[in-house]
Amino acid sequence: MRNSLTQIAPEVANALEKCQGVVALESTLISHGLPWPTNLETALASEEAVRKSKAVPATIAVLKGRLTVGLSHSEIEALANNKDIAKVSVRDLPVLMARRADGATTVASTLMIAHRAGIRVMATGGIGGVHRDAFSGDSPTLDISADLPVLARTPVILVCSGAKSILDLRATREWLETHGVTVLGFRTDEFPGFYTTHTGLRVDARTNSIAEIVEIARARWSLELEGAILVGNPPPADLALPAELIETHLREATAQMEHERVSGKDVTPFLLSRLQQATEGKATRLNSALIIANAALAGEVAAALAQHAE
Ligand code: PSU
Ligand code: MN
Repeated sequence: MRNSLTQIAPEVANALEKCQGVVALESTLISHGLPWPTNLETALASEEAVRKSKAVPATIAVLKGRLTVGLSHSEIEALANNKDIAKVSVRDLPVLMARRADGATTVASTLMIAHRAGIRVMATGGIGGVHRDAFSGDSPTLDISADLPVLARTPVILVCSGAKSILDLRATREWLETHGVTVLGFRTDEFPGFYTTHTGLRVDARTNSIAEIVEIARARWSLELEGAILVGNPPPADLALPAELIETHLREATAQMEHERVSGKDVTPFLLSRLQQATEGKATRLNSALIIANAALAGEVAAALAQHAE
């Protein structure tokens, strides 16, 4: 345990001590990304998938102000049931800590907490990124997810299905390049678009092998570069949705969002839930399946990394 503000579950602490594979999992997708009861089922299935891959899952959240690494099943259930829980990015952590409050962590804050705890692999659904209205329109919002700058400074492997097409994917991809994040495609040449496999955007390198991901990570860490390795895992082919369909629903959702003056941290949950409703659950099923698949792949990466531990 680094300090009393961080609480590491005994199983996770033990695995870290023995240099076994550990995978960090975020909790905002439980509280704000998926509807009940899919959120609980997905969180538990993700943990199970990590275990099947021979690694130890560590779902991360803030509980009573403590950065908690490795939630129990009942803690996950409480999170999944609590509609009012705060969505917590890095900037919010000090406030929650001081107030001994609860919160669900985004990719940004989960990455940061995982890294402090000594965890080197994390899984999520999709990362936050540059929003479509960030630099355009009458009044650019400058809405860029804090996930991006944290990825630029945290040396962790993050397995995800790219970024959602609710974002400006091209700008998000460029941002990662500018800031030196290594973007790999697992069995794909394209940066996945969460709902879709094909975005027309390139990854830095395609890899078909877990062993090579581990080698690339070791090489990167040997340079002592700050910043992450992003492993883009395409969504399951049988559940992927046509880009045009997403685009149509997204246009409606964006108009509604402007009408309701949704902004800031509420933007991503709002758009996600609108798409889930509009696709009658198809987006939810896909979202859940890809999160679980990413957890399984991250587990394999973490287990392989542990085998090569010096
Ligand atoms: N991707 C998902 N579901 C989610 C999110 C991403 O499939 O719920 C969450 C993640 O926690 C991510 C956050 O870090 O949305 C980004 O929010 P924002 O755009 O406000 O930074
Ligand atoms: Mn934002």
